Amino acid sequence: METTNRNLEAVARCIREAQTIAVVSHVNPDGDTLGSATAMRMILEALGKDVTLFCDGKIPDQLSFLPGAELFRVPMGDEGPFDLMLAVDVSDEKRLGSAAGLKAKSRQTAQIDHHSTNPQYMNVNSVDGKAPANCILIRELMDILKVPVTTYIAICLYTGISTDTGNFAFGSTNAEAFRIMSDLMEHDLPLAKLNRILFRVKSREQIRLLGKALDSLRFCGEDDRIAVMTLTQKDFEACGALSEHADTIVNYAMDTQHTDMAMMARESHDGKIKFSLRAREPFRVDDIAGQFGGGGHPQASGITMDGTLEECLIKVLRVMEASIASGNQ
Ligand SMILES: [Mn+2]
Repeated sequence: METTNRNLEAVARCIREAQTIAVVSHVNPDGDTLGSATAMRMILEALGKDVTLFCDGKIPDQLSFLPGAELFRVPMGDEGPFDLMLAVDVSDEKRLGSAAGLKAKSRQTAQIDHHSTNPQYMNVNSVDGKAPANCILIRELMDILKVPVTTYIAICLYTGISTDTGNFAFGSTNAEAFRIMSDLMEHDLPLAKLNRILFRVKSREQIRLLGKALDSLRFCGEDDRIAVMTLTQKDFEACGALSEHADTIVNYAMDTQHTDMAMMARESHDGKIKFSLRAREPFRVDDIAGQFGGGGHPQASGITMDGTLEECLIKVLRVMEASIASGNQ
């Protein structure tokens, strides 16, 4: 196991020397950054520290079950001073959002993160790009600080580890994740209940919208290897759904057997047409999105266009077909 760059002893030293501690999650918070921060609050309070949780953004409803989720504050500029500012799962300084201002008001600054691109923007940096979730590092820190796992802490750590590994399905999932899970299970982790909240429950509007999208599913291109879904503004209205409810529906199209690329094209409330594109490796869609002024990752990209749904769809579809025909890779 590669732990040499974790440097968690140094973070533990900062914690021991501090009394008032600001723990910071990243903007657009996810399960890992919020699980890390809410676990850290209980760990630090077990050591008798005064903890304030910060996040420049709304805590998603789906994660409001995390113990202490209601304690997060949006930094307004009038807080502090603090003995220590500790960022968790924040890959670069920009993702601190308005919490970046806390740096100047903290005697010491430290971070725990697992993004290999992290530019080490704090005084003390514990960054392990190989860890599949930041909560893995928090669990190791607990051993150094000699704070025992409780059921509440287990709930936070499980949330981070399960969400960042795609429910233990991504290639990054490793033996250490399962070793830690085994230990969390020993502490009465309510696995089935949390799994349902994190990975299965959807709003009625979302499920209705999914039905419309599945109805629209068709297969195009040579050998029908491109899966296409569409949603009109009428569909959204009929379901009482919001644009964001369509965000991950394209994955259903992508999961269809014999599909190399998938797209979801939808009419946005601002009159534009939005595309979510997906590709199965070695195919890629970031260059296709780029041709229409969009962008993203090789296997997941997006485009916003002007025009009618059908005309935009045909334009993007033609480029996708050509891309698959040319071997794309
Ligand atoms: Mn993370």
